[in-house]
Amino acid sequence: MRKLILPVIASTMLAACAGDDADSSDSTTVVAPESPDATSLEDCSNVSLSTTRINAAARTTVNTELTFDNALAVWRMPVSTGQELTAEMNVPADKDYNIAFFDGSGNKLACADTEGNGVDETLEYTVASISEIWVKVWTPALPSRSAFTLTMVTPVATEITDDEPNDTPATAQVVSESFTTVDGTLDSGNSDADDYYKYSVSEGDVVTINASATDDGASLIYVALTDSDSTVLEQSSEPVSHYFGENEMSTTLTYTVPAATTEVYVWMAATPGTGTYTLEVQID
Ligand SMILES: [Ca+2]
Ligand SMILES: [Ca+2]
Ligand SMILES: [Ca+2]
Repeated sequence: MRKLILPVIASTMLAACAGDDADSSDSTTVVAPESPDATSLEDCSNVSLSTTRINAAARTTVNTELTFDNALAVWRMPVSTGQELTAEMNVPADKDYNIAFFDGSGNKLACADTEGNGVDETLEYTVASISEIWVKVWTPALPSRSAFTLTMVTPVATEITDDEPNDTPATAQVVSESFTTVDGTLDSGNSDADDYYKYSVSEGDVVTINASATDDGASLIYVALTDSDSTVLEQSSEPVSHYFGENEMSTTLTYTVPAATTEVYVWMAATPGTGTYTLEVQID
């Protein structure tokens, strides 16, 4: 009986191999490398990131200098909505490296593939609704030992403090930096029901507010962008504000500054009770 079975298995395997060969030669002439020493002919029009590489990517953080000398590298790093990223890559003289950003599903977010050995690449991207980003760097050149250097640059917020009294627009804390973070407290029983932070702006600026309640949210903190009369500003007829609650402990608000507006106020409120918050404000 064995003599009869074996030829059946062999012919089945042969058919499977022939099918694979036909698929790979028919689909595309560009073959993505599966080993770090392989080369890639991808460019921005067809670069991809496989699930295998998404899972295998090395973890790092923004503002860290990365150095690598192989033909392919993939990193993943935490990011936040609204964050501005700029990849700054120094390319060695004998290679042509390219760079692309992906989300965790393998969707391409941004890409740069300027041609030429030794030509540096930069790539800018503003993070939209993801908490982690994948960065792929590759070269079509033959591998050598020359390394690229890459830093994912992002602006760093200046830490400010919650300086009382700052309880009205008239006594608002004047903030001169355009990107700040503050860990603040509110206590309506102790003459600190409100904190106002005043920022200078000009037409066309985009104000991005990331605010989080850092306690249990029981005292209901409110965040809003207002004018000097505490009137909440509107974006597309919607108020630029957020009420924190049990399931809405953080928010991102954006506002594009119209003509004739030179200052805005970020208003944090507790009603009533005590609360703690983290507030990040960026003006571009
Ligand atoms: Ca390039
Ligand atoms: Ca306060
Ligand atoms: Ca206050």
